[in-house]
Amino acid sequence: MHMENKKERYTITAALPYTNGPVHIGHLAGVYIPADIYTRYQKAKGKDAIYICGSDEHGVPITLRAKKEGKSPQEIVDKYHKLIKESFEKFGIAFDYYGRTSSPIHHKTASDFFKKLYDKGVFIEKESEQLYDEEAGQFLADRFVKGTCPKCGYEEAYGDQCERCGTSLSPLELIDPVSTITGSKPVLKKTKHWYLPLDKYEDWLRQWILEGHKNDWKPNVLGQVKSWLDDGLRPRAVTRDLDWGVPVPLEEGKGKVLYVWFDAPIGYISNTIEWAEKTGKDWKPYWQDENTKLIHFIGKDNIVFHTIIFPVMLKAHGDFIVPENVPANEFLNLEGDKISTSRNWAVWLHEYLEDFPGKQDVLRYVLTANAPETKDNDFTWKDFQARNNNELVGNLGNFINRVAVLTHKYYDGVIPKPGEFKDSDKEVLSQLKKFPEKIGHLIERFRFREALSEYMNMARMGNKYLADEEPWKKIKTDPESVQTIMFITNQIAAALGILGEIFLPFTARKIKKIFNIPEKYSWDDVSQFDSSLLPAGHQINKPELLFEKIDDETIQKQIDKLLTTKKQNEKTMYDPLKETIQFDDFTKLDIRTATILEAERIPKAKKLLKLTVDLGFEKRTVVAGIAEYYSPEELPGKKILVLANLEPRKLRGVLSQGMVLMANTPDGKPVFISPEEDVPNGSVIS
Ligand code: B3M
Ligand code: ZN
Repeated sequence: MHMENKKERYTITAALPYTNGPVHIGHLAGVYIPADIYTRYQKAKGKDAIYICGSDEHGVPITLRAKKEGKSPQEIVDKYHKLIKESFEKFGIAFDYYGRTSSPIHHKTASDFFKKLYDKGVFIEKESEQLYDEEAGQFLADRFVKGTCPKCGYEEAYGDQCERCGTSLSPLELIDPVSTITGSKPVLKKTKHWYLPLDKYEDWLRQWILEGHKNDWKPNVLGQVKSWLDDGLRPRAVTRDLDWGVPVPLEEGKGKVLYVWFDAPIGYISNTIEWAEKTGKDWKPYWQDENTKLIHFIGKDNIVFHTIIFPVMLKAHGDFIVPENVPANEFLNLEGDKISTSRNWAVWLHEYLEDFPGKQDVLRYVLTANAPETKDNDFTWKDFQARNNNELVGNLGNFINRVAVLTHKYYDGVIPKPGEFKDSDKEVLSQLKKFPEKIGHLIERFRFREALSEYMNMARMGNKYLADEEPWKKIKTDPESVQTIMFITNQIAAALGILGEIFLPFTARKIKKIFNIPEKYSWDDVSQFDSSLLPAGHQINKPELLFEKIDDETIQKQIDKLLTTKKQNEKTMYDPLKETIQFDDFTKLDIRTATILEAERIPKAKKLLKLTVDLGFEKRTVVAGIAEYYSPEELPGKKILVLANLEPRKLRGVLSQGMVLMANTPDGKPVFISPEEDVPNGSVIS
């Protein structure tokens, strides 16, 4: 009896990119390529898998970008949504649906979600003091405020998260907060918000993640989750005093919107609903059937939102499944430096497409081979060139080309009938059949680099077989064995075409065309075929080059482009020159050499040190803002320069009689200036 096999179901999501700028190689390598490979693989295995993504069009980054470009937020999201969507399409990122969070269905879904939690009494309502920018007339949520991270000391942490240590923050936790709108110091002002009581779910999270998934989630993800849970979770506000976003669906919530990290992950659901409407499917099983596997692909800065906040939302709501896995990648750097949109330090996808037309698979290949799976990794143009020339041209392209050319040369493109298989022939065929499982096993564990490297091993095996068998010699001495060799190499080529679809879709399509591979073939056929994938007598098409060498000049152009960016960035790093002064102005400054005798902290002033300095003719007290960089013990004996005729000033109750001259290192550490040779204290600088 024929049994209907119920297909395993996968809902696969990739982080919704903010539409505040174009997408770059870091996005592709970290999230969209791995998720694409994973989905293509599950589909090739016959699973019912969907790949869902879309633009994240709310949140402060959009508003900030709009301010910067002098446009409305709507204009910004329209512009970048289009650009991002096109870039993904051109790179063969095969989303089943790519939506946007400004869509009416999303607004309704997010709104209903909030309402349901509200009606269930999940939220805590709280009126509290929040940071407020008086100049801008606005509350400072999320990225509208910057300051020092209380956890790691990073000075550029945002009001919702520190991008260095990944900790999720609230604006009030920042040390020395500043408004990113006006640069002014915020004041406190009362406002009411709704909070998700994350703390109530700690036990459940521990059980579900740290127990239930201790063996299948990536160590970087488990590590972050454990550290947050060990720190203890706090209720987190899910509404904001902003005007761009999904309005809070409550009478008392007028003028407020949902926090972007509340609405954005719901975007996965609303985009699935939109997909279902367009394709005539039912969306519910993809989000509500316990047997569905929900997989979120993200970057490491999004871990807290996908392992703690969104799962708590789903759990509190009650109708939804929680993720089966959250494979997060680390970051990709570019030529040794952190990729940065504001510093234009990136390889933008839309620019790559212009500079390297038709070479999408080369970038897909390099980014997968070098993916930041377990640690941050570096993209360099030299490595890009080497991998293209040695691996794609030298290995994969070379094998495919040789098989197609020789099949045409010897047999007019018709696959010959093999003779008796030798042991070595049998061995190659049996190895070939093992690849689908080997590769699949790695993909199921999110090890895409190794999976790709196994795929390339298949081509390597083919090249080695050709080199060992030397059909070009045997064609004269032993033509019958050449029939076997070419029969076997055609099977390897077919396998490369079929399995290659998940990694290098454009190349696989070409291989399929060259070898005239029937569409019906899928993943498991490569391990299960009886005598052949392509039978004797099968006609193949004309060879076509898969890859071409990339020369030094082309690569140098890209490197030069980055060097130009670097120079521009350095220029903006220097302070502009002050206005010209007369010699007399200079002679007014009385700068003297001195030695630090003593140093001590000033109570309640964490930045200041009180120094006693010897000016030769007298001893003085000078206050310096260096306590964060120097401990009092290391200073006595240091030779320094002091501006000695500066009017004395009281700092935190201490009278400072002069100023120590210092320069700053690039990361802001003040360093002393001292005479190169020993000169007596009190010598005049002129
Ligand atoms: N837009 C953050 C980011 O682009 C955010 C992801 C949302 S996933 C629901 O890094
Ligand atoms: Zn931090």
